[in-house]
Amino acid sequence: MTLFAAVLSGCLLFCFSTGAIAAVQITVTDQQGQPLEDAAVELLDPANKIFAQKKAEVKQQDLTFIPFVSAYQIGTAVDFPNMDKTRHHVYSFSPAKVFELKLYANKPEAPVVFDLAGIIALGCNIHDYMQAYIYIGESPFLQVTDGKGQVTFNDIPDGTYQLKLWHPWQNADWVTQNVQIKQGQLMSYQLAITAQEKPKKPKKGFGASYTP
Ligand SMILES: [Cu+2]
Repeated sequence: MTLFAAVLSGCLLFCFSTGAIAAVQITVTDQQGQPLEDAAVELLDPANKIFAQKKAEVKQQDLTFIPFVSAYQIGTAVDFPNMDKTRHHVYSFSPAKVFELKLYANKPEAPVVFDLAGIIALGCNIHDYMQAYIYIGESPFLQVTDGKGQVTFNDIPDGTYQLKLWHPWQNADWVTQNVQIKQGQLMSYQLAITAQEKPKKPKKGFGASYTP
């Protein structure tokens, strides 16, 4: 992977009152200002780490992990359903969670519980080009940017939060910055990281019917 220095330029773009709803919208762009999909965004209040149980899965479909980047709180049990006809062998060697789900079709016997914060790089022993990432954070306020490079946190209590931002192609640990969340306001931040586009789909020629 070509490495770029990760640069965070956090700036408050606009801030306006919308009444009773507390919401924070964060937009992540790349160095060129283009919306950056697949960035994990966490808002952490160290004094308030309530666990919010979420249904979580990373499926394998058309020889691709979906989603490419997901973000869950510590303690989340993640399912790895296989929607393909071929079998997969999902693994991680990442320190935050080492595991493997030996060759399986349909659904593995049990979900994987992630109990440490960190980045988990997923791979498949059969299909080298399959890759995906799971960001495990401490906060329940944890999302991944959509195609517009955006996440929206609704109903977030007011206070000071540590904003953590991570993207697979940044050359650094995740970036952090303190942000002030105020009740009754819609606040938008735009953050820029230097990133490099990498393919996240199977290489051309590898279709769903591809058999190793
Ligand atoms: Cu596979």
